Amino acid sequence: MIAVLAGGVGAAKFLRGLTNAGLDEEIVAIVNTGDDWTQYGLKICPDLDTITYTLADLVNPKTGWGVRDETYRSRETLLSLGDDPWFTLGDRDIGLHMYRTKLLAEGANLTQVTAKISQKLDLSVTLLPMTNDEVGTKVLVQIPSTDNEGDQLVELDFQEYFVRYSHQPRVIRVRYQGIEVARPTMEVEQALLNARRIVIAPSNPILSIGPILALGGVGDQLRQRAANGDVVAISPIIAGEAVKGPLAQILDSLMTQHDARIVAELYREVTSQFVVDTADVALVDSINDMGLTALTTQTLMTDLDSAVKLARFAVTVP
Ligand code: FO1
Ligand code: CA
Repeated sequence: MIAVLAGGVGAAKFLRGLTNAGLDEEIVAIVNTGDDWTQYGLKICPDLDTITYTLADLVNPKTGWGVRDETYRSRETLLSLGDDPWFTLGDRDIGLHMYRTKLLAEGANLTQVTAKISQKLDLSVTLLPMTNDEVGTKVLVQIPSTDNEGDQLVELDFQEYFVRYSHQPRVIRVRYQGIEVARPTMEVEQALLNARRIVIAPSNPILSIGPILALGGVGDQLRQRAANGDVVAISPIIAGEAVKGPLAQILDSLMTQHDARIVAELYREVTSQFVVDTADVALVDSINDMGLTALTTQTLMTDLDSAVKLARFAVTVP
């Protein structure tokens, strides 16, 4: 069995590659739920959704999230009522959130609901939310004032920061609300124990992988597996640029540099190998000096073929 620590779009592409790599092994994805939130009373799980739609071949190829051939009639209603629907939910997408919200209200936990959806959509990956408890990623940002009263510090829900403010404000701090009391599920602990190999997908280390690693016990489990050489992480940064999303900006705000080395530094204890793009071959020595084994290959997943190649590379390195 292969276990993959996963965030959104980058992880979804990687998992699609892994399921098409011709391996005769179970694939389990441990998925971030820190981005989850409730909108219009509906429980939305963006990372689980993105992976689900990608693996079910339903994803909107233009955005990398949401459903393709989508309609937005319910959004038109909201607009006509004078609402400000800055978080775009398409009609087909809403159906999934309604179903999830209903089952949760009936008493199922998120792991059970996710299993049910995965089964109906015939996914070939076992999707495990990292926890059944509530964890909310909160982003403290600096909003420049229009007058001369000084900048304002505001703490936003992740989706407000990411979507409503288009990840433009300067990030001062990220915290995972509820992480101290949240527990990884039994299924997650078992997967981390039994996996032949654990892959940290090319996702945002602070926003997507950070919450998973911060869950009680998960970091320790990974440190043990990494000490045995069983963990490989893939850099989400190529030549100093984030492949997608606000990672480079965030690392710029929170740290002094934003090339792949800073991600290697963050994962120093929880991985044994660290894969960088061939464009970053110059970083190999300094990553090896951190006590990691640096590996290079093409990491940009532009199509299924490149995703399959990256996935094969990640699970077959010695
Ligand atoms: N991302 C956006 O940039 N704008 C949206 O309006 C938006 C809506 C949305 C609805 C459901 C869903 O599952 C995901 C959605 N996303 C949207 C994507 C998502 O919020 C982000 O890409 C991730 O959270 C960042 O990894
Ligand atoms: Ca995400």
